[in-house]
Amino acid sequence: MRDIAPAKSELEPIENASVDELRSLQSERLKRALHYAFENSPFYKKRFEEAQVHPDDLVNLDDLALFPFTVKEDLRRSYPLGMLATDRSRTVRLHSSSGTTGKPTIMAYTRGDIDLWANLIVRCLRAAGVRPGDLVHNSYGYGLFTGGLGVHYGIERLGACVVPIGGGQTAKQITLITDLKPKAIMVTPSYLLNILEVLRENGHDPEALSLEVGILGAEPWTAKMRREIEGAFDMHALDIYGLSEIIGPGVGSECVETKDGSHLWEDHFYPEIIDPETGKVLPDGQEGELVFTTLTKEAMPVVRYRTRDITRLLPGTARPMRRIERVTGRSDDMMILRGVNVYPSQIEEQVLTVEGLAPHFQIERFVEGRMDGMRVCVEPDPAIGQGAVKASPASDPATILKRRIKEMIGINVEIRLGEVGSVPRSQGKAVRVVDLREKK
Ligand code: DLL
Repeated sequence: MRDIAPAKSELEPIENASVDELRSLQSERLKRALHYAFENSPFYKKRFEEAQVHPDDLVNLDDLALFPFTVKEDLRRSYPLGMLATDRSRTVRLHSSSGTTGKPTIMAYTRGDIDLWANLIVRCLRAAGVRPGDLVHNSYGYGLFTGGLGVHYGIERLGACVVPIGGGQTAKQITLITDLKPKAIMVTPSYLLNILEVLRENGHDPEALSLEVGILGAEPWTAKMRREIEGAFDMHALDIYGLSEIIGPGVGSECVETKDGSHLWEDHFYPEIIDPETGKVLPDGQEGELVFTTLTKEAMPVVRYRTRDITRLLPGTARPMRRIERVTGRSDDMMILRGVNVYPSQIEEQVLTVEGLAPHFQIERFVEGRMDGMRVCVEPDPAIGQGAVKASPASDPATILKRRIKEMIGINVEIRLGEVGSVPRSQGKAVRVVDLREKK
């Protein structure tokens, strides 16, 4: 892997600022943002009044804790455009969240919001070592999902060249990657694994491809997965984090020189970590739910939006902005099996430790009698082959996986070792959990 890290001189001034300078900018912007929300969004005017707070109550950044939270349900209830803080005629684009249940939530952007977004994607790309003139293969889905179009405009803004293929059409993705020789790929980690598998099936050597960096996000992935992807493609694999309610991809991203968690672009999105049970703000370093207040958004500002993502805030390294520890899952994805909390990413971590298994997996939840059960569906690594897998019980990957999950996570699960290809392949965000329990 080549060293592609940017020089300090290539960064924006705020990326080279001190933490004090950053805090003072945030403080000024936060005051303005609270006034803006109060004065322009009927939703926030009412919310603040109900909570008996006024934007003037914020003197220090910590005073933000006085203000009420915003939750996904607030956005749902205001469907479609009840959270707007500008006239609809000032918006130039709408997106929708990828939620599968209930009404979608609609996100709106002014020209200024789209500009901000493109500029932040430029920051993410630069942090990943992408430069003007480079070619970027964009496999994030286009359309209502913020992934495709969100990064698209940032790639153009940087002066790089985008291949806007979106998700799916795996054979065509491979043709274009092979022939156009992009330097970077932007894609969900699970879809990249799908592409990797098809590459190998067709006799390509992924290491020999032109790719030098993958900018991967939109779903949880583990450190083990990073090693697997970096090894297979001989490229840097970096995390990019974001969510539609805040702006989309590019709320933060990892720097290629440190690869130690996404730096949050907190000059635009002010982060807090709270105890998800009590709502109390937790000190940096403690694990809890990530909450954001947008500092510069126009069409749809949010104040203390609860992301449901569980992580911790860590001090900045390559940049003055704080980092988040890799998001292991949303509190909504957490499963409880006989009293033990489990995230799909913990299962992924174990699947990747077992030799002879492919990295694809899906979890099925079922009920047997009155007991909740969990089945982890996996398949053999095609390079090793179905036959070799069951040589002896001691080397049987299913037995090993079952034992490791018991030892490391503390739960008893069933393992189904299917045929190669039996686990559904991702085209974008992977569906990790299938609930087969009867809905009451
Ligand atoms: O997934 C935006 C995005 C697109 C981010 C492309 C990165 C790349 P939503 O569909 O609203 O937006 O889903 C947001 O996805 O709250 C997290 O739970 C999860 N997520 C996003 N990025 C990461 C990541 C986009 N890097 C939700 N690691 C978020 C773990 C992630 N989870």
